[in-house]
Amino acid sequence: MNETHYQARRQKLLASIEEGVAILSSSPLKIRSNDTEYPYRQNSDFYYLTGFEEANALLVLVKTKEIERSILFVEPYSDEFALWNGARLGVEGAMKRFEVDEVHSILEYPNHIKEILREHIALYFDFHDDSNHLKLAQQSAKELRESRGVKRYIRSFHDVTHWTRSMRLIKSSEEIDKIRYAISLTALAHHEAMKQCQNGLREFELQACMSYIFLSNGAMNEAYGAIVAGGNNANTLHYIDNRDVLKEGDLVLIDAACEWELYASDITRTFPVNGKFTEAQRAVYEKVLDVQLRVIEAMKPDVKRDWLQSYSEELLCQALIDLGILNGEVSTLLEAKAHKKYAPHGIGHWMGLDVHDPCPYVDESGESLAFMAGMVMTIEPGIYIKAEDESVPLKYRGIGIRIEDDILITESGCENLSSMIAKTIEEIEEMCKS
Ligand SMILES: [Mn+2]
Repeated sequence: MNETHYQARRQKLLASIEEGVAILSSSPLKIRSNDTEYPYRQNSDFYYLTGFEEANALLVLVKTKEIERSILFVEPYSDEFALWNGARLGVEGAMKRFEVDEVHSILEYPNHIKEILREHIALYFDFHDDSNHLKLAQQSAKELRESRGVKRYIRSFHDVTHWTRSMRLIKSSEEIDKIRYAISLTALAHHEAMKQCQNGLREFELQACMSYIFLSNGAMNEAYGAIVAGGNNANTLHYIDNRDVLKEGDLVLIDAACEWELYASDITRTFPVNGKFTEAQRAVYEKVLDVQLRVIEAMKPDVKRDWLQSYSEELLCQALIDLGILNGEVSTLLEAKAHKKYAPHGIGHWMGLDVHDPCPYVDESGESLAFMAGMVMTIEPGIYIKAEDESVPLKYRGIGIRIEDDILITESGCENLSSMIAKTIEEIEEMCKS
């Protein structure tokens, strides 16, 4: 993605807000322990508007009736920092690279911010931003309001992420390419896990063979903490211990995927540890797969996400009846939320710069959003039957299955971006054999 993409996004944001000043911060560095830090990950909204990956930076957008300006504040270049950590872009480097109107050192921000805010009536910021930079802006706004002779001052606050995240809903072809690339590496990793899997391995050994594929292909980060859950561990939805032994006759559920240039993928596959589904596993697997395929089939522009959710719950409820896990009428069971015991989570979520992209699910009037071409949503039905659940036929106890793909809405319907990953029983058993 080149600089004009980010510039176009800033212009679009400026065009959609009223007069005022918008402040967006980079992510802070986070201490892991003592003086070591977690690997740095830029704030997605900030990155979306700048493409800038360094910490301790700010984007300030200014809009009046006459002018629109983008101002970037960055850490200055320092020889000392370059010696220990590598060179920062610095003010001159950032001015050359980014198509913003001004770049200043972050050290000068306190001097600039009061001037920038003068005569403005609205401040746009991320309500979750608890940086000192933002606190200073709010303090400056307060001081301006109390100064003599100031006629126009900040009198309203707006959540800037309302606009950035609405923009992030529709992915450009460049963004989709990055998602596709992340998925292509994730596909390799899932296939490798299927090939390597055998009785007696530890869950983390499968995780390690996937991480090796990500890293050795240059995907420096995973999009979220990997779940490698053998047998009944799959019934803990966010199981991340990944330390148990994989046992003969069990399934293993793997929900793991990498990030490529900050764009996520999010894939789950469930397969037999020994490469061969038992009859009971096959029965549940086929039901979950059937639900997933039917839900994907229904995705196209103008379909509402809420409808898709209810539709998937109906299908899952019917599947649970067919398996003999629930008894009764679909409508009565749905009303009583009986299916939630075995299918507790939603059918899917937006995906993009964040694995759970925080884009809106409702429109301005509070109605469920209708799909539009360029949106990306995961579809991940699951059925989870705890080992100790005596209300369920014995053969099903301890089975937990989720199947998750990443779906792009297109003009005419949808495209499963992860359709190359083994998913049918035949494909999985074949992959496990190789
Ligand atoms: Mn997911």
